[in-house]
Amino acid sequence: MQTEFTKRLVRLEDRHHSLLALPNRQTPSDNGVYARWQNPILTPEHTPLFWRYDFDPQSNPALMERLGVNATFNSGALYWQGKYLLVVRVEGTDRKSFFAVAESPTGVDQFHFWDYPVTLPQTAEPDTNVYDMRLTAHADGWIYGLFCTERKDKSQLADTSAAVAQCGIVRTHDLKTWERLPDLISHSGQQRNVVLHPEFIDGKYGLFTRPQDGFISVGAGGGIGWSLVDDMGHAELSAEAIVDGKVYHTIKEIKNGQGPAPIKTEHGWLNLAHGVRNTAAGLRYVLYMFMTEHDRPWIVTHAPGGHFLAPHGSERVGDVSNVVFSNGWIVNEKNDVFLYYASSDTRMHVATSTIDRLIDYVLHTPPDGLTSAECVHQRIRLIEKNFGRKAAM
Ligand code: M1P
Repeated sequence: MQTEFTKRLVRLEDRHHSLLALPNRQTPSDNGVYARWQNPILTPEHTPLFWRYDFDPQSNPALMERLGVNATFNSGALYWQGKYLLVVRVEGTDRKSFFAVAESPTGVDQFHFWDYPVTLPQTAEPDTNVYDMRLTAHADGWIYGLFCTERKDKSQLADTSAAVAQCGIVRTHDLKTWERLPDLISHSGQQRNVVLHPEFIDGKYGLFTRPQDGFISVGAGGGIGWSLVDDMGHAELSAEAIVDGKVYHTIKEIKNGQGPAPIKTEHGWLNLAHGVRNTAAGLRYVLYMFMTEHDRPWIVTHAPGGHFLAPHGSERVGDVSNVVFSNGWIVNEKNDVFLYYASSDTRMHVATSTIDRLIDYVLHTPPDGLTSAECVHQRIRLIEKNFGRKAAM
C-alpha cells in the first residue's frame, strides 16, 4: 500500500515530468521581425525536485520543500555539440543567485537542468552574490563566462543594502569544470554587463563594459563602453570608449547595457542590448539592437530607433516588474536565431528569428527622431510612401 508520502512524491514527479515535456508553440509574429513562443522555457518549477525537496521520509515526513527556488532568469547561451545550452541565473528563496546549466534538443522546449548547479571557484575575496553570465566561445579556444560579482560595500557598513558590483571571470572547455580568473580590474567605480567579444582585436581581448558610479544608478557614468585587455588572466581596463551612450528621452535615458556577445554577419556585428528609462511605476527595461563595424566593433553603423522587444502581457509582472533582459542568444547552422530573454526578473522565454530578418530590421528601421516633430515627419514619410504605392497599384 502506498503511504501518503509516496503518493505525494508520485504526484510531484508526475507534474514535474509533464511540465518538462510540455511542447512549446510559436505564436504568430505581429511585427515580422521575430516570433515569441507561447510558454516560458524555464520557471522555478523546472528546477529538479531533488534540488528542493528532502526525499527522506524520516527527516521530511510531510515531504516539504526545504530549499525553494524563487526565479530562473537572465541566462547566458551557447550552441554546443548540437544542443542548446543555457547558463541560467537561478535564485533561491534566500535571494542568493547561482549558475546552473539547462539543455534542450530543440532550443524552444524540453529544457532540463543538469543534475548539479555550477560550483563556482572563489577568489581571495568571496562573492556574496553572482549573476547574469555572458558566455563567449572565444577565438583562443576557451569558453569564457563573464558575470556580475556583488559584495558588500565596506565603506558604507551602516547601510546594509550598499553593495559593489564588479565583473567576475571564469573559463571552461566543457561547462562542467570552471577555472576562476582574477576579477576584472576597473578604474570606473563599479561594473555590470561586461561582455567579451569573440574575436581578437589587434591581438587583444575586446570587452564591452558598463561603467557606473553606484550600484543601481550609473550616475555620471553609464553607456556601453569598450576597452581592450592584453590577457584575460590579468584583465585590467584602461580607457573605456563609449560605444552607445544614454540619451535623453529615449528608451535608454537612464542606463543601458550590452546583452550577449555580438553575432558576426556580412554587414557587421549585430548587437543586442537593454535600455532603461524611469517611469512613475519604476524602471522599465526593454531590448534594442544596433550594428557595429566588422573591424572596429566599437563603431556603431546602424541604430534602429525605439525598442526591439518590450515586456508584453504576463511578461510585465514578476519580482521586478516591467523588465525584459537578455544576455544570451544562439545562431544555429540554419542561421535561425534563438533569442533568450527573461521577463520581470522571474522566468525565461524564447523568441525566434533569422539572421536575414534581424539584418533587415537593423539596416532599415529609421533611427530615433529624438523629437516629437521629427518623429511625425518620419511617420508622414512612411504614410506618403504607402499612399504612393497604393496609387500605383
Ligand atoms: O532588475 C533588472 C536588472 O537590473 C540590473 O541590470 P542593470 O545593471 O543594467 O540595471 C541587473 O541586476 C539585472 O540582473 C536585472 O535583471
